[in-house]
Amino acid sequence: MLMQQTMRWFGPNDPVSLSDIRQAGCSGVVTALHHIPVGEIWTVEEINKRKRIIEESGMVWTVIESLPVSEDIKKQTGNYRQHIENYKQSLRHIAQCGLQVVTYNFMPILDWMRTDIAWTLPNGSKALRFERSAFIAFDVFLLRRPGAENDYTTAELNKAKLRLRSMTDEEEETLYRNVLLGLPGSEERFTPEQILTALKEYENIDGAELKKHLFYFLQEVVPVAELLGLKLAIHPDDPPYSLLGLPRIVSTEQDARELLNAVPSPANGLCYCTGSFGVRIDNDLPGMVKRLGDHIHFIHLRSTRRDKEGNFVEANHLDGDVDMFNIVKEIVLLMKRRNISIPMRPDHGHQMLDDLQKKTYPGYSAIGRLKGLAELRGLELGISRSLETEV
Ligand code: DNO
Repeated sequence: MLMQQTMRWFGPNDPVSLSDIRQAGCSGVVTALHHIPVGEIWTVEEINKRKRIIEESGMVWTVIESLPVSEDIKKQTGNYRQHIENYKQSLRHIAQCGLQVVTYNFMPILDWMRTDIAWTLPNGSKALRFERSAFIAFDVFLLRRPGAENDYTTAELNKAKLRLRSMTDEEEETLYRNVLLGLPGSEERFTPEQILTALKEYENIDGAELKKHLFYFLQEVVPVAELLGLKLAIHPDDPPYSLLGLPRIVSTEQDARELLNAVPSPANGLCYCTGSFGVRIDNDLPGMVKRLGDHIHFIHLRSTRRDKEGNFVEANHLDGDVDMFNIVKEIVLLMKRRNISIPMRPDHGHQMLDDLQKKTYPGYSAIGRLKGLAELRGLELGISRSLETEV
């Protein structure tokens, strides 16, 4: 039994078509109703409309990524109770339409974050990258977040100052855009003033408090999801540490364990994203599959390469610091033990070949993901067959 192969599709405006995704070898897609404002109810009609479009292409809607959690819910302010009720109602509608897996995240304000979305690799293709000095330069000198300098060492601040000096106006502009306008799938976009206001609202919310808010949310929605036969899959923080002074609470195995233990249920699960967890050297990725595997409802496979400066670049799916061989081996064993096929997607890919000439969503161009998927599929088949012959 192999993983269910899918790709993310951003809906009818995505330059990568459903037909492209099908030709890449996918049986399903992962998508969301990005046009519905965060906090509002997904109606049966809207869900079914999207579902029909996907099914007409010969595939299925395998996973919802994401049903976003509003900032009010994360902060427990304003309309959060209503938003939680709306979330439950969306879950009911999702179940009514026959969908089963729902991904979400609990990252305050910002979703995933990179400083560079077109880092040229030695072979000419382009990758996403997080450069620590550029990020610090943004935080301290461009955004001028109050108190930001206290989060970094003097050496880091000096380096960031030099980095800023080396930037052209255009590079500064690009950095702003990358950080504040959000990468594909992020539902929020900010001006510098707006982000400073949004950050201020988290002043009194530290990691412990944010965890309380997450657990409260889970206590409310998990029983509903369980009753409906749905699986919730929380996506880890990307990158898996605090940014702009904000708490991040789904970065380690311990974090995952705590949120699972807070509301034990088959509906309370994880989106196991190797590209996110893998940025931390202290996360044992194959071990996490072994130990948390019963709670994994969705898998993102991707690799990164760290350096000692705290930067990381998105690597080829089978290279980098992520031990993809042992991870996939653990997944194969896990699926055998649970007797299920878990949905996965190759998470991101390099911009390469014809895609270099096209306007693509950063990380979500067709050819790089197709390459990643092809490699992962081969790896999985090889492992799976060799395990069969061993027994
Ligand atoms: C980035 C994605 C994330 C993810 C959300 C899930 O490429 O993995 O945007 O979809 O965090 O809610």
